[in-house]
Amino acid sequence: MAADPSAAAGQSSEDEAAAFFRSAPPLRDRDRVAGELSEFVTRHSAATGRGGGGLAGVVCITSGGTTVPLEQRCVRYIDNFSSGQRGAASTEYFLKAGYAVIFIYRRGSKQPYCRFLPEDSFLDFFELGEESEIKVPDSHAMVVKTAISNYRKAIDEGLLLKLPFTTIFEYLQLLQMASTAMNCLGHHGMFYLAAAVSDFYVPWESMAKHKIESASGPLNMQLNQVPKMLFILRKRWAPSSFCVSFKLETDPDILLQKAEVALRKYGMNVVVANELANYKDVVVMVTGNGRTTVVRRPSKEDDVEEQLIHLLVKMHSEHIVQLNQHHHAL
Ligand code: 9Z3
Repeated sequence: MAADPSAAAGQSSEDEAAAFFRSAPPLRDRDRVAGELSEFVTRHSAATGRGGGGLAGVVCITSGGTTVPLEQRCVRYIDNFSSGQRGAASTEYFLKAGYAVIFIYRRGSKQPYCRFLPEDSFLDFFELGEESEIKVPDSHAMVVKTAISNYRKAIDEGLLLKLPFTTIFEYLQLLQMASTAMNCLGHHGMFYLAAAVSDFYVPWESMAKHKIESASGPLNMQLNQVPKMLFILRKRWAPSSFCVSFKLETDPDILLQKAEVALRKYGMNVVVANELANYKDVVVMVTGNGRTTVVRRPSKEDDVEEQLIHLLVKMHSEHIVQLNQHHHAL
């Protein structure tokens, strides 16, 4: 029998992924998270699609960088560049577009509706009044009021589920749980994978248990490759979902080509390419047949995410209509 090399590659990714999850330390609050995910998705699945109650869809947004611990009792770790700004901003725009959002974010990274808070201290935003009551200075009152009311609305209407991670182990377990929970949404489910995910890691079982000694001279360390989970998300966890992933490069000459490879190899619907030097100002959406759409931030007061989410929401709804027509024609 002739071997199909792509099937073999797929099988080896699946084996690697299974080995990764077997050896990863299990999430501490796994059962609670699973319960929250299942409740969130079930509640919203009735409101999407056939005769739905007007919900545009459910999107899982990942945000912030993953850490790679070097010791089981972790003192040192490798980190990935990401502030969480893109994921936090995108969450706001997806909520505005009528989506329910599962926000999987790095602990301590930027949060939706809080992006305007000053870097150094949010205490700069408040003042003490005569009676020691806390006041917001008039200059900031509007932004703070809008942020509070938008945030409260999202939470009170049950449209935002926030799940934190720190390590690559936690991140990939959360992504697996969210995507298998979202599978029942079919093409109404969307993934928007903006988190900066480490490509290399130290397997848990080969990791030093205690803080690595410095007395023994230079440190040599081999890092394994993180299994390609996008492939498995697409193939197993949520095969009918609409998948948007990001590609970050520092070298503009290879960026688009890398994005196209990712689009094809992992069967993404869109790969958003961005370059470290200007990622806040311009992104390029790469879609099927090598089509590219450049999205630019109109001014320093605007977010590039506003237009990006607008275009993605449009693509997602066209995708749903197309699949429904196809379904009816059969
Ligand atoms: C991105 O490219 C994001 O746009 C940024 C956002 C991380 C640049 P910030 O959080 O930055 O607003 O400060 N994310 C994806 C990065 C990544 O790791 N992609 C993988 C790759 O390029 C594929 S999943 O190989």
